[in-house]
Parts: sequence; C-alpha cells; structure tokens
Amino acid sequence: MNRHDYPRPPPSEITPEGVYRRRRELMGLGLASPLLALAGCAGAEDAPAVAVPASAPTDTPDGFRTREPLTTERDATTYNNFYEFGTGKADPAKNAQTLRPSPWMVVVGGEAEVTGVFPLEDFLRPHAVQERIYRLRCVEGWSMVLPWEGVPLGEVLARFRPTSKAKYVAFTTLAERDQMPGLRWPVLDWPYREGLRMDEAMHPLSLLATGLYGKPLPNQNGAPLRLVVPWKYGFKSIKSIVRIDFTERMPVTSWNQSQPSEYGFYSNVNPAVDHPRWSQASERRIAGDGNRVFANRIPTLPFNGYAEHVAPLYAGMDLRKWF
Ligand SMILES: Nc1nc2c(c(=O)[nH]1)N[C@H]1C(S)=C(S)[C@@H](COP(=O)(O)O)O[C@H]1N2
Ligand SMILES: [Mo]
Repeated sequence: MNRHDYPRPPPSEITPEGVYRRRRELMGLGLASPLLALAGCAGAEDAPAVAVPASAPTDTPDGFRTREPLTTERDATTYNNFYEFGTGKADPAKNAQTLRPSPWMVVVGGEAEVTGVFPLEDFLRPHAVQERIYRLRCVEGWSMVLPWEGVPLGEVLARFRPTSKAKYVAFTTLAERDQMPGLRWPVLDWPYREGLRMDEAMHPLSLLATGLYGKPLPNQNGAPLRLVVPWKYGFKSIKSIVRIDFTERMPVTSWNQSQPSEYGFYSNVNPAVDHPRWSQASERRIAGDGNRVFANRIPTLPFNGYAEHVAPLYAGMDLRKWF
C-alpha cells in the first residue's frame, strides 16, 4: 500500500451487515456472551470464534496483560508495516536485515532540563524490563496480541525532567538510506515521525519496547527501540527511534501530514469513527493458527479495549473532531 492507495478490506472480510447488527443486539441486551453470539452467527467458512470481553480484555487490573490468545511469533515477525523497508507486509522481514541496531544512539532534546545524545544502554538504564501482553490494532483493520518486553515510557521520560513548557513528546525514526532501502521512495516525508501528548506519554500503559516473544526486537519490528501505545492505531507505535523531543506545540506526525483528513494526531482506536474510506467497527484478529484471510472478525472496542484506563485522558474532548 502507499499513501495514495490505502487498501480497503476485500468484501470477503467484511461481516455481513445483518449478522453484525444481530451480534450487537444480542450483546446489548445481555442475552448472550460475545462468544455465544459470535459462535451462533458465524458463517460456516469462519474460523472458530475467539472470546472477546465486551470491555476491558485484560486479566490484571492495570491492563498490562490481555488474556486473549497470542498471535504467533511467525505472524508477528513476517506480517509487518515498516515502510522504510518497503510497503508490502512481507517486505520488512525480507529487507530489514540491513538495519544495524547496535550500537544505537538516542538524541533527547527540547523542553527538558536534561538533553543530549545517549547510547541506548545508558538511555534505558536503570529501568527494569517488564513483560506486557498487549492488543495492537492497525488502522487497516487487522489486529494482533503480542508479548512485548520493555520499560514504561513515562519512567524513562521523567528522568530528563521535562519543563512546564513540555506539552507533547515527538519521536523520530532512523532515516539512513544505506540501511533502509524503502527511503528511495517518497511514500512518506522521511524520517517517520510520531507524537503523543505529555499525559499520554506518561500513562503507565505506554511502553518503550525492546523485546518481543522473549527475544530482542527483530529488526522488522522496530529494533532496538520502539513505542507500543495499545489504545491507539498501530501507526502511532513508531519503530527504531533515534530522537525524542519535548515540545510546547503539537508536533508534526507523518501520517497526519500525508493525509490529514484520514489520520488525526490522536488516532485513538474508535469503532464509532470510521476512516473516510472504510468502517472501523470491527477487525480481523490474527491469532493462533488461523490464517490471515479467514482470521476471526471481532468487534473493535473503544480505545482498543483500554477505555477504563485511558478514557479519562480525553474527558470533555469531542473525539469526532479530535480523531
Ligand atoms: N518507523 C516506522 N514505524 C512504524 C511504521 C512504519 O512504517 N515506520 N508502521 C506503523 C504501523 S502502520 C503499524 S500497524 C505498526 C506495526 O508494527 P509491527 O510490524 O511490529 O506489528 O508499526 C508502526 N510503526
Ligand atoms: Mo498500521
């Protein structure tokens, strides 16, 4: 896909309207668990339904671990979006071997008392690595459940002592032509950039990931350091970060810059706000051994299932305007 031709889900992946509405009615009336509703209405060609809690899908009260079936390591490392290595889903696994994740330096700048250039090891020390099992939903309409390792973003950022002027945090991906063949094509205005509001960045769910499936991050997943922000569409989870800036103004972000009518700054997962070219009400969950085309179609939850944790950050905001 490129920015002028973002794919629509093929019709075979779209839940028939009637089936979907009936599921919603059953769930709304509390007459059936989501599992029963899915099982009862699923077409014969669908894979077995996955149980999805109607709200928070996590085991622990902090939201750090969903109890849903994991996406396989193979799918997580061969079905990727990392446009610096090509726009096909299989391209990053094929092409990212040229990325050199070590040694790695991170520049920290802007509205903070401590700024400078830090080797990755110093930058992360002394934070304890934690495991988080998170849902991640791509704006294209598929989702995964993955076991990450990382450190809480807020803990790392606090050490740089952001000043009272710091309202946002901007992140930048490496942009080196000799390591990233995709930079030859002007798919986006490189380097890839993303940003969060300060309170979003400080939220305990925001993770700076360093590992996946118990191993260091594979290059195609954003080695050696990437963001994972589970209540936002996947593109906010920027990979291979080389620069972090504390800013007073809302920073420019790559997808918003390229298609402002389609991708807002916030990009919170929201089944009630459709992408201008397709619905965001449901998603294909790539989990277990289900193949990708017939992966289970499940309802998308507000804030990707993390509403009880993060909805208060947006109290009083019109989420149709601030999409
Ligand atoms: N630098 C960079 N970061 C990126 C992207 C990208 O193209 N370049 N793609 C984003 C998108 S659209 C998604 S869905 C996730 C995919 O992460 P994964 O491949 O580890 O599943 O990475 C995000 N981070
Ligand atoms: Mo995505």
